[in-house]
Amino acid sequence: MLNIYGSPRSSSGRCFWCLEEIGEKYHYKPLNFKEKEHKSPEYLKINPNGKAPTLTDGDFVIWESIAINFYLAETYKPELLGTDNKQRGLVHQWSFWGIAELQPPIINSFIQLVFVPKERRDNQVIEKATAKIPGLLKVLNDALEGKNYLVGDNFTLADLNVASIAAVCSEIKFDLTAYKNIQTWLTQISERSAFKKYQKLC
Ligand SMILES: N[C@@H](CCC(=O)N[C@@H](CS)C(=O)NCC(=O)O)C(=O)O
Repeated sequence: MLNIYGSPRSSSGRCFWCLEEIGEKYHYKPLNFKEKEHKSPEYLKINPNGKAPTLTDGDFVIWESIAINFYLAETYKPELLGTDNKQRGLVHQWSFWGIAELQPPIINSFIQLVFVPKERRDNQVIEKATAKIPGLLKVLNDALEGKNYLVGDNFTLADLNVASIAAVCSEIKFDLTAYKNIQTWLTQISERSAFKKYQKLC
């Protein structure tokens, strides 16, 4: 049985979405952050970082959201990894790009704008992060020119992992009007039944 620890409304969200895409039954194990359940001795045994998400599959334990999604796809729905090694390489490329390049500025802005009270916000952090976002979105927008999906002709884990980050632009009120391909891609992906099921959990 699959167990997922974390909250759909956090970076664990992409794992809930992936679980819905693979269509396997799973148990949702919420962690109460206010009660520091993520730092409890029991939880630290399965994730010594004291962070969410963590997935267990029987005796097997894995953490780091992108690694969890690759494990789920490889084990339960390999077509999410593309049709050959080249596509698989590109699915990795976009997933690493998402987590290493696109996520830091978007999440840094998100933390300041959503979690830090206005009077304590660090505007330099927001300005520095916001300045990096357009160049990154241009890379993504250009890659989507004339295409429905990032890799090949079908939805893959590349779309899921990158869209889970790009979608945060609306929460930080970053205007995507200049990035038509990204807008179309996000709208189309949000019509997926697995995405809708995941959204209902949020
Ligand atoms: N790189 C990790 C990031 C995990 C992470 O930072 N999770 C946050 C929730 S969004 C967390 O558990 N924070 C608690 C803490 O840092 O104490 C992943 O993608 O899984």
